[in-house]
Amino acid sequence: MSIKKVIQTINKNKSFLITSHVGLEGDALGGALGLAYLLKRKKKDVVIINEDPVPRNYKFLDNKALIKPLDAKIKRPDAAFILDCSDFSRCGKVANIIPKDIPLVVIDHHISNLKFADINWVESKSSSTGEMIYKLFKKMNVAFDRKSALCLYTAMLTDTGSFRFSMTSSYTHAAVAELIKFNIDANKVYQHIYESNSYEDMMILRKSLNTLKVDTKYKIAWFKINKDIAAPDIHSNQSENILDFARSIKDVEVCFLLKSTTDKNRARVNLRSKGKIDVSKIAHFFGGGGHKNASGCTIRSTIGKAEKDLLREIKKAIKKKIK
Ligand SMILES: [Mn+2]
Repeated sequence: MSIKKVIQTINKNKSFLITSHVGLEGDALGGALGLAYLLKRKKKDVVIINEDPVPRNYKFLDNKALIKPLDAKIKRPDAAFILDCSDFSRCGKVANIIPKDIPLVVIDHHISNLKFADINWVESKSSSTGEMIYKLFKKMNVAFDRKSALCLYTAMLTDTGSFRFSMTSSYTHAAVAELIKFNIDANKVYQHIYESNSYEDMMILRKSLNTLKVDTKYKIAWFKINKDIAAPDIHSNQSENILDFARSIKDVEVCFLLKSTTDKNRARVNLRSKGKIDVSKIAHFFGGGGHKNASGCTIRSTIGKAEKDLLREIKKAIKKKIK
């Protein structure tokens, strides 16, 4: 069991670097903070470094003593943790600051994980990285406090789409039932994350909704967001908001969001499935990865060509499964 190896690595070493993926969101940030609080309780030195700063709607979790910028001067760590990343490149520029000769530990729940580290603890049935860190607290007999409960609660809340995606299990709910006792105001957390949109966000949403297309024959719905709508990109929370509208359409099986990037020959894609189609396979075809019901990739072509290529691959997958 790799969780044992994770615990051994924690016990054997003194100082740790924790990182996660670009496009930082609730699970990546909440999981990293949860692990950092666990390590602190074990009297270890720990620093969290991500390529992206803490997103605006997750500022309520921020901890400046633990989270340092990419260019911070840090002591050489004994070991590094990479959370919520299916492959090494997902941690972006942080890959350059991790010493090559220290143990690398992956903690992740993506089915597409490439197991690229020295120790790979991958549980694709876990709802979130946060849920795995919760499990680590239990295994190591470390007590929760308000801070650790709040970040793990947030991680589980966001990666389960507020406890509705298919990996939400009785274990997830039991974990949340325990964490919420630490004076966590579910309504307040929800407001921070999902009800703090700016007027500008709403204008982007309005324009994005205008791009909605639906293929009723193949049960696909999608949005195409070029740089006229949002330049160069929209934040991950906004992507979720928009995708939720496509998901909510009756009978739609697969939906996706196509976004332009600063490079006109690169388009970013977020894919979602209601369960019948494994969209991680479609993302994988284009060099990406993720989960059965939620995945992403970057397609190296113009946004128009990416749209055509994606539709072709999705239709192939739907023909096989449903037709
Ligand atoms: Mn995750």
